[in-house]
Amino acid sequence: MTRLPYLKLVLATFASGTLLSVLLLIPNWFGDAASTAAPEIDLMLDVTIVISSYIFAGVCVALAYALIKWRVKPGDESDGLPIHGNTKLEIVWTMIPLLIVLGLGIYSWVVLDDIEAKDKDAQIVNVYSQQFAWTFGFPEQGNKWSEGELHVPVDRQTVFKLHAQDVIHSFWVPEWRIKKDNVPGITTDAIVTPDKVGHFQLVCTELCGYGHSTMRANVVVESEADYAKWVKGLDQKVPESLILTADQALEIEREAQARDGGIEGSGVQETGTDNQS
Ligand SMILES: [Cu+2]
Repeated sequence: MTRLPYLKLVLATFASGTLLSVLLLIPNWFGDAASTAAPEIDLMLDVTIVISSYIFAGVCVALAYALIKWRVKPGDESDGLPIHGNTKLEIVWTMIPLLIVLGLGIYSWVVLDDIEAKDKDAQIVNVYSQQFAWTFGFPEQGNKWSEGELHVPVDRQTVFKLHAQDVIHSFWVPEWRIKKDNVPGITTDAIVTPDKVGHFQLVCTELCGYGHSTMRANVVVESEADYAKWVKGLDQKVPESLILTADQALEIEREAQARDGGIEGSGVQETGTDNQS
């Protein structure tokens, strides 16, 4: 059996992996950055790109070598060698991916932990999502609401409490990097510290129906003073139906109570007003 030219194969993998990494790191994949989480997440993406490039290069070099070296000779009709396996090789090609995946998993955990560390002066904003619109409630202002426009102060952590009224939606402002699903029946958190003033777009990134691609909202990041002024100007309360569906269990309980009480109390038949909720 011929010995493989290990050194050449390793060098070829290293050279093509490096070339691929450099090429893939040129595009600005995520665009502008506008939150404290962005540098960490972008670095993690770069690390993943580099690791993937070397793995891809290794696979291509091995494949190309095998194709050239063991290409069937013209007129050769014989069978290949009856190979049953190679325990050492199998251990190696199981352990390497395992270590890479575990390493990236631990790395992601550390990054996420850091990003989601809550600040003491964090403010809360309720985010209500439905086909195909976003509305926002500001608890510090009696949960007054804003439709289709979200304002947040710059350089202050905001915890977005995500609620879904119908199907799963997903909260994503590309410049903030953070993306989190809004799931009916539970409340999820997206924690962001915007660090750049400006106008951005909130995009729904979970296919939620025919109008999904239009499900956007304007995001304005502004100074603390401008934000305070804007929030004070809100005068509409979040409709009860939106708050109720934010906690499905509570809603079901209240509906049941209202229905029972209504029928017993008034002595009239149910008229199907439930359909409105
Ligand atoms: Cu959507």
